[in-house]
Amino acid sequence: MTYRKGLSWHFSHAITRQPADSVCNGLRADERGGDPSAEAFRREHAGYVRALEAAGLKVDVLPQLEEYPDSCFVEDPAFCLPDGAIVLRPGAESRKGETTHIRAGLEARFDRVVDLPGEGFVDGGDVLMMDDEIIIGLSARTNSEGAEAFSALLESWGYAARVVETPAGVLHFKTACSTLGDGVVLATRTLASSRFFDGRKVVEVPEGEETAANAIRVNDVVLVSEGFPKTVAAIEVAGFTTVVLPTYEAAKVDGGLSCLSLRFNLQS
Ligand code: CIR
Repeated sequence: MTYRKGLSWHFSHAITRQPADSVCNGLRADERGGDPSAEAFRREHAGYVRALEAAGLKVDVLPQLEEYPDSCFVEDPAFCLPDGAIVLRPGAESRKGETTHIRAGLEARFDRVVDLPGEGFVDGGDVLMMDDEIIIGLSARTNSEGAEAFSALLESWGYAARVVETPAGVLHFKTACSTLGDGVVLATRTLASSRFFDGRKVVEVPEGEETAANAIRVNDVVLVSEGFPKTVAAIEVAGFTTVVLPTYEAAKVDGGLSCLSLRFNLQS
C-alpha cells in the first residue's frame, strides 16, 4: 500500500459510547483493581470526549447500553477507514451483541458499512493502523480465521495488512503498543524487542509504566493516561505534544485510551 500521510492520526470524527452502570461487571483478567464506579467512569469519559473535541474532532456519544457492560469500549466491535467502516466480530461471548448497536452509530456517519466476512473473530483492540500498513495481532480475542478474512478485506480496499502473534499475557495487541504517526511507534519493551517494528522508530515505554503503552495520537497531540510521567517525557522528547487524561476506571476493566473511541477522517 502506498504511504498515506496521517492515516493513523489525522481525524475529523470519533464515535464513543457513554459507559453503562453495568460497567462494574466488565470483563477483566484479574480483580486487583476492584470494580469501576460507573459515576467516576462517566466523569473520566466526559473528560476524554472533551479532549478529543479540543483536538479538533466532532465526537458522537452513543447512548449507554446496560445489557453490554463493556460496550463503552467501542474500538473492539468495529474498524474505520476513510473509505468505510467494518463491523468486526468480537471474540468475547458477552460482547458479540455489541455489533448490532455499533452498526447503527457507524451508519449515521458512513455510506459504506460492511461486516467482517466469515465466522472468525477480530477485536479492534488487536488492530494497529499505521500510515503504510495495518497490523493485526492474533490474541485470545482475535483468531487466524478472523484475521485472515479481515486482512483480505483490507487488501481488497487497497491497504496492506500483516498478521502477527500478540505476545502471551497481553490482552490486545494495542494494550502494549500505539502508533504515534509518521512511522513512530510507542511500545512496551516486550513488543519493542519483537521484530514487528523493524525499520521504524520505537519510543520505548519505561519499565513499570507498561499500561501507558495504550496512547492515541489525535491530530497535533498524543493522549496519554495519567500517572506515567516517564512515558510522557519519552513521548515529548520524541517531538510530540502530550495531553494527560485520567483513565483509572477504564483500567480496572482492562481498558485504555484507544478502546474508548473509533477515530476516523471523513475529510480528504
Ligand atoms: C474487555 O475485556 O473486552 C474489556 N473489559 C476491555 C476492552 C479493552 N479494549 C481494548 O483494549 N481495545
